[in-house]
Amino acid sequence: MLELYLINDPYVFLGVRGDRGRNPLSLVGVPFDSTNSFRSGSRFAPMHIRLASHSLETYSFRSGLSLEENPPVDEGDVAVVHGSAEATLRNVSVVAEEIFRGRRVGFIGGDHIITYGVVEGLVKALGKTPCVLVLDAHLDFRPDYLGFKYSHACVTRRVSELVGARNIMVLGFRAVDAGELREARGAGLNMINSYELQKMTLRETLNKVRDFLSTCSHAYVSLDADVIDPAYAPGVATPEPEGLQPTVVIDLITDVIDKKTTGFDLVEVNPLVDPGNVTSFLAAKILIEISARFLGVLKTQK
Ligand SMILES: [Mn+2]
Repeated sequence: MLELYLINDPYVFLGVRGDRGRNPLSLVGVPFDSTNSFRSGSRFAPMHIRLASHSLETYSFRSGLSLEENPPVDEGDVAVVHGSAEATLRNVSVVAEEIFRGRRVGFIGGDHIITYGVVEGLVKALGKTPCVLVLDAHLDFRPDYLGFKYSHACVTRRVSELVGARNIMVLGFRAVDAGELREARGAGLNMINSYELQKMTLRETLNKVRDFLSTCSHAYVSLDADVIDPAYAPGVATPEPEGLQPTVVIDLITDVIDKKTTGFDLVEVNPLVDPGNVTSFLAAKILIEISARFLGVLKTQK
């Protein structure tokens, strides 16, 4: 079944395919960007991020671990159907459900709507609903965008229909419509916006996030690269000023990951508008730090 929906990319993350017996984390690309409302091109992100990873070192100071001997397993890309979010999300969901049975998984987008397919597959694999932590410049809580339900601009709303708004926390957002903010509050979505977050210490933020995650048996993290300030991550589909610093975002995510974290995604990087490929390099670095953290957490679990 899986072979039907996964295809090889010309590049492999860190240049080595990885061994399932040596690293609990798999990476899967989802080169789909048909729902982008502003500037398309994130379909090229899985390839560019893999290529950027080839020039980065694999030692993580945060984890005190190197991925050189134990790289994550790059499973290739989901076969996407350009122009059809519904057909693509079906494939993403099938792949996610199968790989989540026994593996931790990181998905490389693609536009943000892919998260819906991933979480749908995760819920099926778990048989229960996880908590979802979202880092995003946008709230993405509109019921639809110009009449289209499966837009990247509605992904958090769609995911809330799978897991419940109270099981989602959105961090770092600063781009909302007044109506969607009202609906999000009414639905009980947990929120810390970019302005609040930048006045808090990392420890204060972590305490709030951990309180939230303590209510669930499983967790999933969705990282939209546009939560990071465009000064550091200009190569995104819909940049939004006044974002977070990369180190804060990586510290936050790696500190949150523990043995109940099932996986994550990194979406919305757009190599076609990325001067000097800086955003792809940053994305590759984020993947290295997250991968090392997963390796450390699951090693010490045994
Ligand atoms: Mn966004």
